[in-house]
Amino acid sequence: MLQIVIPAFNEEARLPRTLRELRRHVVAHRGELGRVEVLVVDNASTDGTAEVARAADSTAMPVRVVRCQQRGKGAAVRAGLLASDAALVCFMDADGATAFDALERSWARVMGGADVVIASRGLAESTTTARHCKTRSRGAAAYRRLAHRMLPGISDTQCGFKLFRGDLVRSVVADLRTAGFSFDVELLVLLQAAGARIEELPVTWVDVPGSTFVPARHGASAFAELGRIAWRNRRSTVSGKVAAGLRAPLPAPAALPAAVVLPFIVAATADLHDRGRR
Ligand SMILES: Nc1nc2c(ncn2[C@@H]2O[C@H](COP(=O)(O)OP(=O)(O)O)[C@@H](O)[C@H]2O)c(=O)[nH]1
Ligand SMILES: [Mg+2]
Repeated sequence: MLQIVIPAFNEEARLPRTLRELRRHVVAHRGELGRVEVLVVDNASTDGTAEVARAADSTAMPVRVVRCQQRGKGAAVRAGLLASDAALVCFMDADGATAFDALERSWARVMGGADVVIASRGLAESTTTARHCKTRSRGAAAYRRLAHRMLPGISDTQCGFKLFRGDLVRSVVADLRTAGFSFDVELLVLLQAAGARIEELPVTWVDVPGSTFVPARHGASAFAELGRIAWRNRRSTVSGKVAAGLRAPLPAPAALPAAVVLPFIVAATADLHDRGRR
């Protein structure tokens, strides 16, 4: 069975269409996908998200609602993955921005030996229609460069579709500490450390209006989270001697503005990158 986790914060407007089109796709590809169940993680929504999710429940594609009171996309995806029990598990955004054929295409990659398949907008064969404002595009480019230092070889960590071998992802996701939008990076770092074979899949991605990501509100904390992930990763991998020297109290990146945090992240990730090359 394949379980699809959909993190949802106040998604009563975008979720019904996604679930309708997803069911149509699942029914049409039943032969390739087998039984599919959807776990909508209602992330402390104040609108009718849970109701529209329940209304989409059907025998062709059962939809279950999982509650997560801790806000943040990372917390919601973590709760959904922990509630899963299928051999294959994926997550996707409530807006259905990544074309659904990613499901059977990533399934085929797993059959070919991949443990984790991540949708990517950064490959030559990817097709994207972006309507992001200039500020978000510039921020995203800087973010990609920093994330790339921790995950060399991965061009797009943030696309909202990823598929995993169920047992593998459940064995690492309890350790996920990033509650916000940078959780993808930490999850991939954890999976990489667990020895997972991670493959990027070129996808068709259309920017759907109504994004819950607000650069002014979420941008700085996404960078700060990235800094904390880099720092934790650095401390877990550097030699004991160096690590002992680093145990001095550190500034808490979340409490600092992005301008202050950025040089710190660059330094931490540059170190990881250099060690990766050696
Ligand atoms: N902003 C936000 N999104 C959340 C939260 N919890 C779950 N999500 C979901 O995370 C996904 C983010 O996708 P989207 O809003 O399209 O952002 P974008 O595609 O990065 O612009 C959606 O399915 C949201 O409903 C939360 O606490 N805040
Ligand atoms: Mg989106």
